Amino acid sequence: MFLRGNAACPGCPIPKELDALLEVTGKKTVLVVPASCTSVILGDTQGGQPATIPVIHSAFAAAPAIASGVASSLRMRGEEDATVVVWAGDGGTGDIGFASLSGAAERNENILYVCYDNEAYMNTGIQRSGLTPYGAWTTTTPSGKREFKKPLPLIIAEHRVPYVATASIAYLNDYQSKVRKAKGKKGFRYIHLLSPCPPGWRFDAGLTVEIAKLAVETGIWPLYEIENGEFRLTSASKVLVDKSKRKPVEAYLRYQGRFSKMTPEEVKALQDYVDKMWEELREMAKK
Ligand SMILES: Cc1ncc(C[n+]2csc(CCOP(=O)(O)OP(=O)(O)O)c2C)c(N)n1
Ligand code: SF4
Repeated sequence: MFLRGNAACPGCPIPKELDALLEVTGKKTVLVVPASCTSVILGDTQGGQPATIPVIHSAFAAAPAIASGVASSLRMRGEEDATVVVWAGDGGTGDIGFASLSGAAERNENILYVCYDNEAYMNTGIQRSGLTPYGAWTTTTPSGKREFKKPLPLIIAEHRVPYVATASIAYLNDYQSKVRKAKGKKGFRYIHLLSPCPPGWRFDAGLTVEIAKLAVETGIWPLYEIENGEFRLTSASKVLVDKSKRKPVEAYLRYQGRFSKMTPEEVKALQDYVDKMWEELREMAKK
């Protein structure tokens, strides 16, 4: 469904992430992709189209609305077994496409929305997004971002949709089982996938999976799912409510040039933020 030979950078996780998704959703998948690195990866490169399933390239802000229309027309044709997937970056999801995303969630449209979060507008040259983390260098935050990351999966969960999950390329089974669960449900489903980007995060292209793993092990990227309102930590994150089991965030920051200018005080501020987030996750897990 997703052929070899595409325009992704070396070490880019997107081709593997898409492959893993399509392995689960199967041939009857329609992808809606707003302007992003994926538009280039799934574009007509080297004289070929790297996907063998229908792909709709959409305007930046419109993907959830287009997917809603596709889902409605498939329902009218009686093709309810197809999976309509929006595959969008963090800029398209959390900033520019947020209004139509929130609208589709509120209407409980029958679509699976996947945000692959490389934490900046990568396709246009590494500009800051609402999901860029605190302290990170981007071309528009040359001395490090001052605001913290927008908690998007939790914001979507507040729309009371049937399924919300976070995932990581380093935990492929966990990711694919969440896609499987989402595929088996009707209504609005949302998966948020942390996607390390070697040129944008300034790390060696061979370290993508290692960085994705460290994000989970340090607790900066918790793996969880919220199914019909019920919160559950999953996979390697299950034990991390115990702070002593979490590696210090510094272990995650040190391999990435985008954090190299952070002062010790800023590293501590980020560590405090992660610790506080885990206090909140602990409370959610208790309910
Ligand atoms: C309305 C609008 N504004 C800006 C652009 C230019 N643009 C194309 S891709 C892109 C960056 C997309 O960032 P993100 O959604 O995070 O995906 P990534 O490139 O990181 O994969 C931008 C700003 C556009 N196509 N349309
Ligand atoms: S810039 Fe980053 S996300 Fe975009 S194709 Fe390259 S590695 Fe992938």
